[in-house]
Amino acid sequence: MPVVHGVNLSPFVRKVRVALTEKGIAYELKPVLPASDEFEPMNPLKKIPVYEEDGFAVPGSSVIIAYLERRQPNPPLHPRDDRQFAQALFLEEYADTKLTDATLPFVVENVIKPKLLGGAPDLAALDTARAAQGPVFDYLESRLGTHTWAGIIGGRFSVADIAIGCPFVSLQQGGGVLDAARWPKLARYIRVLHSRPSFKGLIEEEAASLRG
Ligand SMILES: N[C@@H](CCC(=O)N[C@@H](CS)C(=O)NCC(=O)O)C(=O)O
Repeated sequence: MPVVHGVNLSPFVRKVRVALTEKGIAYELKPVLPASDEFEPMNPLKKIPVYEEDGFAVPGSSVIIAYLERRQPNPPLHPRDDRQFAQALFLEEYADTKLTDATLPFVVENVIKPKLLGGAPDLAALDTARAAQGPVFDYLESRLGTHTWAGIIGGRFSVADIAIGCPFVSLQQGGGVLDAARWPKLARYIRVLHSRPSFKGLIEEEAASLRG
């Protein structure tokens, strides 16, 4: 059975797990902490996730999902239309960078450091993330139309939705709030995304692991 190396609170690990669930591919999650030397042969960047299939290691969430798309094309996560494909990949990149910068510190500073690592939260990092949210959430709000709740690209679920949905789980786990009055479309879109079985199952599993 394929293995996902990583820990469940990582939004990038979550991305791959949602994609695997959407494609109906069974896998095992093997906990590994990033940045460890023993992990380096599998990923010279020493980052999680790594996907391993019969001893073949694929590092990086976007690379893994592109690989899965070739291995098991249905249901598709990359839009078939060339321009929608480009748009989806750009939103994936945007979510993995700008959106992650604006959300991930909430779970790192409010949960992982104090509860799991026994450290104090870096309040400046939280302020920086909070300040980054306005333009990022405005941009995502502007990309949503009235019929795109099920998929930000053409109303069809794709890798862009997985990539955007995952950092918002981290925001919520860390006590951050998405203001539905200021970003009504985005708030509704995230609610719909997180109610998909692929997201819902992981959100519940991660909440249970945080409760201990
Ligand atoms: N672009 C990578 C990013 C992965 C990433 O940054 N993972 C974090 C955990 S959430 C990590 O391993 N950080 C360890 C480090 O930066 O040394 C992907 O999409 O997989």
